[in-house]
Amino acid sequence: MKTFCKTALCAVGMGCAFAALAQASAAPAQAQWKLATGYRAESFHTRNLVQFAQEVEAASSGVLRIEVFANNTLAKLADIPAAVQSGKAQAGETIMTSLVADMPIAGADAVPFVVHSYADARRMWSLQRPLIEGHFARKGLIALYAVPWPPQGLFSIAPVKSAADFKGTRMRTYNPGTVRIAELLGATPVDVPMVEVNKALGAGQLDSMIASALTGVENQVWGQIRQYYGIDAWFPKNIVFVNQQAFDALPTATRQAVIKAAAEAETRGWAMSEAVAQESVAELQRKGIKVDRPTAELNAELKRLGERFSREWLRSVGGEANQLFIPYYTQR
Ligand code: PCA
Repeated sequence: MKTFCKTALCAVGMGCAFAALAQASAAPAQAQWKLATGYRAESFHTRNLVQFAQEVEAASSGVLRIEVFANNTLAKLADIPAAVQSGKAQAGETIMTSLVADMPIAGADAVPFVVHSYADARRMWSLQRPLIEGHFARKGLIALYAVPWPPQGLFSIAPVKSAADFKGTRMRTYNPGTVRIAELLGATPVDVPMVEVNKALGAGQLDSMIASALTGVENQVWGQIRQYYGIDAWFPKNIVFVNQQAFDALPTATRQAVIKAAAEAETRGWAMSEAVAQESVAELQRKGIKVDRPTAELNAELKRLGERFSREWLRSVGGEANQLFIPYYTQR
């Protein structure tokens, strides 16, 4: 009580207990958020999330504590948006392409051969962001930041020379876009969550997949996979978002701290992604996987497939797709 007895209230003769009460009610209430992600604790996206949580806690002087639940432990990847909407979690991270059923424009990330570099991916995000924010707002969610996976390459248990080599094989998929690509190649799509790729390969369930080199490293795919082709097909992004009500319940300064830490997490995450992109390809090579370019024939076939995919996508998404792609292709 000693410290409180130095207050003005004590000086005018009021009791220390009363002074303490007055001070306590002025202190902002503490909030505790649960943040769900479907990826492993050691993956760079999750490490970035944990740092974001630590920075928010420090900047808000402990007013907001965010606990990160990795590896689908609070909700499965596909269920995370619903969990955040319902308040089971206050915040979450998912891969944007898993949102396409509700917001088709989120699939722009996985249209093959549109984004060729991190610089392109940045430009795509700056155009996509306002559209995504609008959809999130209509669901009572706020988009905080997005970070891309490294470019998507082609893994295969055997060398592939042309699209015909995929006929009748099993291709791992992780979103509606990869399912369509498998179909266009005449392969059977096999849906396997990122954290179970190693198990599925070990069980002999897969012949190929399109994913980042990092995903190959995290899943130690070198037991079965012999080939990696750096086709840089697309740069899918993870998005971190929060329940609007939970956000609005925070004091203004804490809300500002969240927005600032989110902007920093976005910048940091993009740099991490770019760094792990290069490291992972080198690691695949060190583990004995043959890192190669696709043959001219396969390359041409994949590009044609990408064009067909784009046409289908533009037709099915309609107006918003044009709102994104027209400036993307014209404002270079
Ligand atoms: N890895 C995630 C999504 C994109 C990627 O590179 C996955 O394989 O599910």
